[in-house]
Amino acid sequence: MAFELPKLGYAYTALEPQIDARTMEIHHSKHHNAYVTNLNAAIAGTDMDTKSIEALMNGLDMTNMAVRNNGGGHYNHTLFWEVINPEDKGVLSGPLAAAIDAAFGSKDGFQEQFAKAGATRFGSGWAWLCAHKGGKVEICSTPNQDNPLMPSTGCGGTPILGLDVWEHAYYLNYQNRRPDYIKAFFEIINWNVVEKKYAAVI
Ligand code: MN3
Repeated sequence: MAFELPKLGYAYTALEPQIDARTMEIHHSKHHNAYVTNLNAAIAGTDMDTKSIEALMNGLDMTNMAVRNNGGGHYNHTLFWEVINPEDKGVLSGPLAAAIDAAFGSKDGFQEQFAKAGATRFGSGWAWLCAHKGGKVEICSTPNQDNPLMPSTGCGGTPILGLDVWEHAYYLNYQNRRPDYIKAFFEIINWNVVEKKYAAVI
């Protein structure tokens, strides 16, 4: 079964001014679309083509660079579009807020550590907030299109929030100012979506 580029469910303009429409359009319709196309080509005719994207990531042979890069690209971007959905964003509250306070002291403490994970990722990659069964949360970062579901990334748990820090995610609007893009990201997180993901893991 071939993977498909997911529909955003909102307009490319919907995240302005934090993320400009042109960046959203290129990022979704070109970059993400290419990961889907290349992933489908890489798994066609193999025993991988019946698996869910999560199962593909969990059981990944990390030497299979086509599936690692493009499967990761598909999984990561799908999560990213969901956690910045501008509809019904909510606020950080409930059990997730308590877990974030327990791990990082406060929402500000979380933002500080998450921003650091994104800002210090050399080159291209992602910053993650992951949840563990039992409720603990942790922050980590991965290079390129790797993600915490893959084996041996040094990141544990299930991603409930992800931030793309590849230059293609911000360069048109922010140029080299990655920290400003990360700051803007905190204004557009859909906490309702992240809380639902958290509840599904713990
Ligand atoms: Mn990207």
